[in-house]
Amino acid sequence: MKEISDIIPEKSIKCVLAGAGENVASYGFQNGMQELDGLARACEYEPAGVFVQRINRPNPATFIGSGKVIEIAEFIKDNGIGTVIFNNALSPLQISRLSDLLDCQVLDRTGIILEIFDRRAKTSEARMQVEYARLQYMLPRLEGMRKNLSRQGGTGGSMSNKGVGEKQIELDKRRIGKRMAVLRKRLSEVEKNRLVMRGRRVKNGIKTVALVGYTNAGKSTLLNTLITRYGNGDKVYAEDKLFATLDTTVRNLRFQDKDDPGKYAEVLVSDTVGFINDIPHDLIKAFRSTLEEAALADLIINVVDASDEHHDMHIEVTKQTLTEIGAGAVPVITVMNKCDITVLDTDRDIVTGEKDRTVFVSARTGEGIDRLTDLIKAEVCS
Ligand SMILES: Nc1nc2c(ncn2[C@@H]2O[C@H](COP(=O)(O)OP(=O)(O)OP(=O)(O)O)[C@@H](O)[C@H]2O)c(=O)[nH]1
Ligand SMILES: [Mg+2]
Repeated sequence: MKEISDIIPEKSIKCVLAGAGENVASYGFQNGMQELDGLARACEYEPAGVFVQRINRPNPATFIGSGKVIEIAEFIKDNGIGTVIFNNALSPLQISRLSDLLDCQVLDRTGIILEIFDRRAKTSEARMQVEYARLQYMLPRLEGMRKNLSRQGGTGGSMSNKGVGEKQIELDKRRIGKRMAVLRKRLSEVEKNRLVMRGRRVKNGIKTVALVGYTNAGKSTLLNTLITRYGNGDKVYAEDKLFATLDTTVRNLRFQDKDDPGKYAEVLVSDTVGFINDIPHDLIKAFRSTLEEAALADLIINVVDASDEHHDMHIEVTKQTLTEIGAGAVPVITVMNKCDITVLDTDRDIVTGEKDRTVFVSARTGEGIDRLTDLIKAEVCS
């Protein structure tokens, strides 16, 4: 029997990036395209060309204008490219029309993020969450995806017979619906388990700290630095690519009492999936129970890549996402990371209120980690 994953087409390595908007010279648009490049590379695509178009209103059928479609079609034909990735959110109809006209696989921003998540998720919970989000995304797009598949000589070849194709799509829809119901049930069981564990932690009085922040900010590296100093568990995976972490890791840290070395305070620190601008809503919904760890933490550490020129936007996106997952009321320490490679207007820690602190650190060199630790202790160990 054909698996649901078979409906997702195979991809080639080289790709083209495309984006359209009213103000293509704006900071936001440029940054979005730069991020799309990072997302494509995180999925092992190699962008071979970038196409940008200024539009007042998206074309309902193709998002970009017909001239641009022809331009891209020629480029990908000449260069043997099999995938075009759009930075815009495309409707199911637009994906279907564009994959017809361009005769290649078409992904939008949500599609590429889902691809990365699918490749990276390892624990059974994360795998189920990603599968759920993917199925939800696929449901209205089955037609376009079947076309992609049939174009590549896959099992969707029967699309030449329209009636059979439509019937097949109906069957796929039903099968996907059933699978989603199974996943919902299993995920709610995992969530119950999580609640039991959480209850135990609360009973034992162990405080929890959640590392959150924009993807690639250095959350996992910071956790590793803290593990080296105060923990004894295995290091976590950290790498210079978007969404290196997808599965939540929790590590136990022990802070020794300055006056009495025999005494120590214990905290649990969690590292989880990072945030990004325009993160697909379905993905946040699918990962809600994982992200809720942050909402229930005693302290949130918002890790920011201070060396990134867009760090203000990153802080804003993180704040918004935290509010969306119900973590708006948890105390936050903002950690401006990567200070070793940053020239900032200020390199002094900022305290603007009881619950609003910013610390400048380098998870790589260890600079500022003592000050951060003191703040963590003051917040959760008193
Ligand atoms: N120069 C410098 N690089 C750092 C520092 N902290 C992290 N990095 C680098 O930044 C990259 C991303 O680090 P990660 O720790 O994987 O970032 P993350 O926030 O966990 O990212 P995701 O899991 O992908 O969301 C890696 O190449 C790190 O070596 C730092 O203090 N200074
Ligand atoms: Mg990470």
